[in-house]
Amino acid sequence: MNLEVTEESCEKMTEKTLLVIKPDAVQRGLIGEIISRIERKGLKLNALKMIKLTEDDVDKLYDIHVEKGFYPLLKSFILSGPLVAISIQGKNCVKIVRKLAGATNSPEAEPGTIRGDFGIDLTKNIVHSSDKPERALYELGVLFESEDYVSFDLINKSWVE
Ligand code: FUP
Repeated sequence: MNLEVTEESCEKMTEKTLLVIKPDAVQRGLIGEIISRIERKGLKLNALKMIKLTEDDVDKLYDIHVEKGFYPLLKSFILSGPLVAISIQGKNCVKIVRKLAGATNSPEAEPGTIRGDFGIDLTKNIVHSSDKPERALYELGVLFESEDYVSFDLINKSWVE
């Protein structure tokens, strides 16, 4: 067994999460504001793209909700315009990005969070972020190919970890 810790193996071990800037936030001009919050927190973006999802993509991304009563509304909202998908990498990034996003139901989200500052609705709730590291890997796999990722070090790395 090779136990050597290389730069490449560290990269693979570092936690990743998916952040989706949903169609409402794209249309409202909030892309920069949301990305800025992630960057200012000290997290690293390692893949980013604007896309219009297919029906199949949405069913895969929300596979755990497809049977639920609210799913048709959620699906038509996600299909209503382009969204921005971002892969974020860094220690504890799943938990941190969930905290930055705030409660799922925007009216319950605390001021200072993304949904608390910009959202008033449950379905049109500005962003999606993965809720567990293993779920993040699944969701990232739905939206990104391996060649979409960029491997690099942020020069501020030693100041934020
Ligand atoms: P989250 O983990 O924050 O993505 O929230 P959930 O998995 O509970 O819900 C997924 C998405 O479904 C949320 F973005 C909001 C939406 N939703 C509705 O539109 N109606 C509902 O009744 C519940 C959730």
